[in-house]
Amino acid sequence: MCFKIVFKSFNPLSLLLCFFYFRARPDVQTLTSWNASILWELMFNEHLYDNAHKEAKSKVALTVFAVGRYLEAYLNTFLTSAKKHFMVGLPVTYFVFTDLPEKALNITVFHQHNIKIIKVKKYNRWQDISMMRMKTISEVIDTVLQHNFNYVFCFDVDQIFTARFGSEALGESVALLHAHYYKLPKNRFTYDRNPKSKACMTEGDYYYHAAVFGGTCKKVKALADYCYLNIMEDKMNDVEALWHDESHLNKYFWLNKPTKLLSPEYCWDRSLPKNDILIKRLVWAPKDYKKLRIP
Ligand code: 2GW
Ligand code: MN
Repeated sequence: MCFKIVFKSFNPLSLLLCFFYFRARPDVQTLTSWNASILWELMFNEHLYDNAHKEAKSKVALTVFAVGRYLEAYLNTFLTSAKKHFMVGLPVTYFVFTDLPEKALNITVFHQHNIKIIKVKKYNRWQDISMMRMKTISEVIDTVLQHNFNYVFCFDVDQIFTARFGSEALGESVALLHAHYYKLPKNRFTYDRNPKSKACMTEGDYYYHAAVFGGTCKKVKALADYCYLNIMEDKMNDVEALWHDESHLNKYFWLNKPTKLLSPEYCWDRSLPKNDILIKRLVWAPKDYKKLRIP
């Protein structure tokens, strides 16, 4: 398996990856059947990635939505922790989407880094707050990001960075393995199985988590457009996918294979047993559903 990578792209980076593949993580899957790497701790040399991206002058945009109660509940911790751990050493611009721009400014004013606040409407249903992010992401890539950034990463706000989430995660089309499903057999994956929904799928590769995805502007726009169009088609047919935007994202990545996968080390739920997780780079923030979900 490994020799295949070396022959396909013979460069020091793949040799190094190959070396670590045998040495470092024999306990986990580090390559997909379509030869995309799955990133785990010990598999890569962070300095090589950082130097390559500094040389290439890679610029990164991060998008995050903090609508309604999620603004005060999560945004400050998200940004404070991102500043410490997300793509440190590369130019990063944060795009915060909120229905409460003045309140957001009170929070972001204490942060030194580059933050843009963009007002969005608050949908009444939380499912729409979540799903319609795809529409906004597509629009902002079109109008702003594609002209100024090489990569865009999109995050749920209810998460906290706890260790390096660095340039090794950059790639053309990047998906994240969901912490709850990466060890389960495929028949347990919670894909949408309703033939009436555009998100319906009967087979797949992995169960991806919509809390983190990224890639080049072009690829992320393609993903967002695909999800948004299918979400709207479902609405016309009066149906909603089981896990909303996440179901559509899983369908997209089944039909359009990601070029890089992030292990659950990149988005961990601390209530799970650690097993093969050597480092927690980003963790789920505690949720108080009673406070957050009831209007
Ligand atoms: C969402 C659900 C219930 C009540 C409120 C909200 C809500 C979400 C909100 O009031 N304001 C808001 O800004 N959001 C944004 O949507 C915020 O960025 C949040 O992180 C994101 C997704 O909602 P979340 O984090 O509560 O949903 P999870 O953690 O169950 O997320 C997974 O499933 C979702 C679909 O149901 C999405 O696919 C999400 O990307 C997944 O991680
Ligand atoms: Mn979330």
